[in-house]
Amino acid sequence: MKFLTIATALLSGLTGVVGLSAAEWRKQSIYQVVTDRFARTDNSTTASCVTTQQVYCGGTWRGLISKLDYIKGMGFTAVWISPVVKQIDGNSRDGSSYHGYWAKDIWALNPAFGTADDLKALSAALHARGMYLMVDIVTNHMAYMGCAACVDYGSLSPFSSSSYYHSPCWINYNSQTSVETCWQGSDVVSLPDLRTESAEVRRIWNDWISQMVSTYSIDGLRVDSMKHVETSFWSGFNSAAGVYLIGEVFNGDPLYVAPYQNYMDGVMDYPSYYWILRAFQSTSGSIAGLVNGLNTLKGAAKDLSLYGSFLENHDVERFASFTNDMALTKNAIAFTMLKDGIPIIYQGQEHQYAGGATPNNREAVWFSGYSTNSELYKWITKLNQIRSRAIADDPRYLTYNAFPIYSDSRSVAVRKGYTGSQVVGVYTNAGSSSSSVTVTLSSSATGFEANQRLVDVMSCSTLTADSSGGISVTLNGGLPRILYPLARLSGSAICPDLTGNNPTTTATPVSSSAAPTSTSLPGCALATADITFNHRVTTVYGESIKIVGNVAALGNWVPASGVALGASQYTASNPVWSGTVKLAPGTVVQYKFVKISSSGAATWESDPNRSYTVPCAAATVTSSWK
Ligand SMILES: [Ca+2]
Repeated sequence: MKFLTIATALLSGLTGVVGLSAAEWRKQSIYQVVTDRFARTDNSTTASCVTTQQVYCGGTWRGLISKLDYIKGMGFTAVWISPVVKQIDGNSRDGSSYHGYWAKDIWALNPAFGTADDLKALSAALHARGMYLMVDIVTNHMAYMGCAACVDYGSLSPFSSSSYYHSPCWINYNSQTSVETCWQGSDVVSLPDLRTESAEVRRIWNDWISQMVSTYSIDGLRVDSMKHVETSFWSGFNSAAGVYLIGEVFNGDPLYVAPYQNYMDGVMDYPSYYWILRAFQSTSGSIAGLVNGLNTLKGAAKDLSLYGSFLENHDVERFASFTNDMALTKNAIAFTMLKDGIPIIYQGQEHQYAGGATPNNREAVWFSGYSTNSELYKWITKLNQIRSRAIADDPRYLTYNAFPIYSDSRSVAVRKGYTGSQVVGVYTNAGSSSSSVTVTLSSSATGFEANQRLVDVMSCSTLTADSSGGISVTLNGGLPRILYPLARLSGSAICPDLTGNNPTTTATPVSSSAAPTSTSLPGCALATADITFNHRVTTVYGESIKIVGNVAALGNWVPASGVALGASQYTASNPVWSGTVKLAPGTVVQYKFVKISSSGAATWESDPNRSYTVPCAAATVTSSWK
């Protein structure tokens, strides 16, 4: 590997599977594997693994290969594995390097996980199943077992002298400069912080990732410690990788996390993680915090469809460590998988593993016997099924921004998808011992039509909208209900007893090619739909915001004829301008926001134009100035 020539790298790049682009990752569903704790080569389901000991338990790439059908059976299309490079040896008060985040030599593989041929075989086995490989990487630091002042730099490769590293200092999290240039870790295990701003360090990393991706046919990368590396590092690295990258920005503030998407395809959705956790971890959780949070994030995010949506990972407490209530757990998992972003389920969630903070959250999955009959294995399978179905029916499902259409103190309803193939989820934190909870949703909120037949795909029960398109949804035992048009499920594997033999309905697939440009939407009785635009843009006193576009209702590109937005919701921390426009369903509207100065001068947003297909229902579009 170390001596691979560029010519060989190019050749293997040509003959291997080409990595997956961001656009292609959007529709994937990811299962996160901590390699050491997932499956062993000997397929043991009893091998000892005590999480508190923090030592290697014997999981391997070969073991993982033997269990890919177990993962695929849940509907996952991609697997994210632990970092693969050679690690520091030994054990300390903070444990060993079984997790893979303590690199010693980036040009060698971790022999505990297998050989180069094993890793290639894993990649090939995934691709043979139509699945994809995501590999975890760390560019911020190397590792040394010992104090920061006593690091033997010569033991690290290829960054083998102190000149490659920042001088030791502990991070002051109130300073971004300190976050980027000081050291993570401790004097038990030091994490020497690389001078990622240096051209030489960047050249080595770019060369490395290019060769790794081509040699092992890697389809995507999860990037550890993204916020600890200066943002200017990523452009060159991303180009060298040539695949989708998703960054770990471990922070719950959407306004801190969102800008990182200017430097990487996607980021882990830590903000939503905290809101979902706080909403569903108990029967007194905060639904309002979740609703407000989602709306804030939607305004701040560049492209939520490329975020990673998760409820658990190897760095946070498992959900079941907060509550063992199965109903709350099912709500939280469903909410995570059906909101915006690429769903990520962490190994063991399907067995309701309950480990708390690290290292307790890294239980060996083999103790489950890889049962496919567990309640959450089946629950997750169904959620992947309905998400896949919605994407197949209308690929625009992926980029449609989900939004809360209803909420009260303990329930929330979320819509995602255009009218005709929209998924409407109704969730509650009432808990499994609660009496029934009923939520009434209007047609303008859900987009459902008069007398439309719907299926709760989780319980396989049907509901019918009333003569106005409204629905009354009753949640029993604290379980969520996930509604989808019955007609769309005809012939699918979802609730086959209801949908497999239904002569009164015919699925009419939405074209996946160009969006409709006509001003009539088949089956839509509305002449116009009220579309509310919430636009986040900071203005100074005297400035105002207009929306201007290619239809008469938006001024035919003439700012003076555009629609002035109002600032009644505007605050310094949430500078939102809003307005509602009546637009014809089915129309593809091209538009921009325009800032009007106190003297009347117009400043347009940058290209390209924004595009929006008007649905057959009132809707809200959230955006930020560009
Ligand atoms: Ca750093």
